[in-house]
Amino acid sequence: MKRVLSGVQPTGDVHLGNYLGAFRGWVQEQSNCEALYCIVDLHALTVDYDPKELAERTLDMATYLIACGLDPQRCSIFVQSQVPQHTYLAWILECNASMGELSRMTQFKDKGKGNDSVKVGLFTYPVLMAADILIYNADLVPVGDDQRQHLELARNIAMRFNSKYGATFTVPQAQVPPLGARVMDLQDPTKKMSKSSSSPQGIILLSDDPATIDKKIKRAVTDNDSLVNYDPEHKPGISNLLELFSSASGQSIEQIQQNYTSYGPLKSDTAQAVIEMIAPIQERYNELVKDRKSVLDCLASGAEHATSIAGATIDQVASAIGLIRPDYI
Ligand code: ATP
Ligand code: LTN
Repeated sequence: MKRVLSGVQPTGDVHLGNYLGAFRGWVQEQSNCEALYCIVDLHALTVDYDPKELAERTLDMATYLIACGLDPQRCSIFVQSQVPQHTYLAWILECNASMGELSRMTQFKDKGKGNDSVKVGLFTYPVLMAADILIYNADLVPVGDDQRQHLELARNIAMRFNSKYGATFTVPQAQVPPLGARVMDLQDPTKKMSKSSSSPQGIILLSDDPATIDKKIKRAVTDNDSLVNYDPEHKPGISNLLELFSSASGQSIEQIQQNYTSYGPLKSDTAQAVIEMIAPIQERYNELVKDRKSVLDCLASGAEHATSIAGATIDQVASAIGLIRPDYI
């Protein structure tokens, strides 16, 4: 059985991009594979944050993951900082990664390059992400399109390590969904929908009520030729809505294009489809927040299982690179 690993930062508000680009695929994979899903709180330390909020946000993210359909009986949900082997391996991998390849990471270039006060952790972030993946010898990593470059780095580090120290890591593969891999901002459809978006109107949160979702989709930026055509390059706004509608309803983009001749009805029905897709998630979330202790317990058993795999990998890696172990003689 293949092993799947993915991660999400506990940065609070979960949006439609996270759900369609990542979590929905995670839910599917828990039935086909041995699945581990990690809330990467150590990654969240790379930018300014409020310590009073981090733990709350971490528990909230776990609650959302379960509400989205992850079943703690079928997969392991855990918190990165509760499995210290991730940072142990990250150090070893940093000693096998170059400044040049990390300097080419577009996320670092966008968020930090040229700024002297940017944290070292933001620069080395992709290596910690590689450790998150390689420590479980994951075969598949379901992520949104924005993570492809980080995955490529993890693969390169794994191959380099294997050729230097002998076969140790599985070389992982990114799994990007065919639809919804890049949900765009409703106010600026040339940018991905993101928590850090400049306008809250551009992002749909899983916590938004139906009236808010309806309003945001009806106000989505489109163009003025009124043609319902899928053309991401020339018509990014309308193409984004077509993808959203298709992802939420299961209808193909061709089918939707044939059924609509103007933007108004397309926007109303897209909003309706998104509202219906999110409603059961909100219902489960509202139930789960009443019993946060059970969510915390799921995280503890997830961490226990993850630690047993991670510990075995560290033993193997340590011996391969010449660190002395208690059973050396
Ligand atoms: P943001 O840019 O919103 O801060 P992020 O990329 O830091 O988000 P995480 O919360 O760490 O997001 O990401 C969790 C998952 O959601 C990742 O697999 C990421 O690829 C996916 N994802 C994030 N935004 C989008 C989007 N707009 N479209 C599709 N997938 C996305
Ligand atoms: N970098 C990712 C989050 C992340 C991740 C991972 C994803 C950290 N470790 C391991 C997949 C596998 C992001 O910002 N979305």
